[in-house]
Amino acid sequence: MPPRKITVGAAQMGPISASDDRASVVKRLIEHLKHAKDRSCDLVVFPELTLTTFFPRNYYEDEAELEKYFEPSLPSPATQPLFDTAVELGIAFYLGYAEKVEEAGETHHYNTAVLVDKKGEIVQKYRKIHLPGHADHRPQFSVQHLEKRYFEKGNLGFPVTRAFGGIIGMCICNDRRWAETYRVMAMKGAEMIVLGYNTPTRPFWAEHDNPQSDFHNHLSMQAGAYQNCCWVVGTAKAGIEDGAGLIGGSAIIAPTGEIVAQCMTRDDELITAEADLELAREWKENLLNFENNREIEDYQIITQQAGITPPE
Ligand code: CDV
Repeated sequence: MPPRKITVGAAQMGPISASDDRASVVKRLIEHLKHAKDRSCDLVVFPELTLTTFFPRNYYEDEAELEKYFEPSLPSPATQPLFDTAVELGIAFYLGYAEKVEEAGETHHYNTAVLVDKKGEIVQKYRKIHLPGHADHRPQFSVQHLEKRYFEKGNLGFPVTRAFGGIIGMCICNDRRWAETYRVMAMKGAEMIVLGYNTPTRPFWAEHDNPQSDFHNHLSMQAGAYQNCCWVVGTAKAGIEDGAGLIGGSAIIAPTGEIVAQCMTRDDELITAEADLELAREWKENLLNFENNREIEDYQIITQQAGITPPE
């Protein structure tokens, strides 16, 4: 089969302070798109919750203060220039943001990402399923992780969509640590999985940084790529945000599990790679071949229980 190549970019963002407005962030995203155009990108992947500081690290008493991090519409007046530039340059993009939405007369809050095609149309939306952290206030920790308080679990499953001549899947940050995330999308034919992340250098249960956090980031994405024969593009928001550290290490990973491009800074940095989606199809068909080799009768425990049942 002939190659099916797309040029993909991971547009890592350096820190965004709580005092930075949307316009200043969008300006940085547009700079990324311009560089991506110079490198002939078809698709650019931005981080999780791209438009603001990683606010779930803070406990907010004042609801109005929390609400200012959410987008009631997308595109919004502030993000319209990003959509316009992407159309002008002919680049598709993945964007993570905090979504506030009215559904069936109720207000909902999700940690969301959209896939926007080269015409500026949202072709796929994903709402984060694996929400890490805690819902209760834990003032004893300098860095909290309140995703379970501020967001509802996503209600759109793990979506894949036909785009750019292939099949693209979406997830967000903590999802990348769960084998099931990749498998579900691979079983829907995903040839490339795109994701954004905000990974604190200090775990929410500790008062010291995790020395393995960069290693675990790559380990989970490389394993997901190899075990499911798909490309994985993971993009960080990185650096010291208002005194709290976030890892970098944004990476483009081939279906072989190898990293083909990786960010070296914890700042705004674009990496790109030419990804042949045909490689994913070929490896899926030959190396693993789910249809011939998966033994589903022995996997039932995976969907029947969440926890662990050790022998008596
Ligand atoms: N934003 C995240 O989902 N962060 C988690 C941390 C809390 C472990 C992550 O998996 O990187």
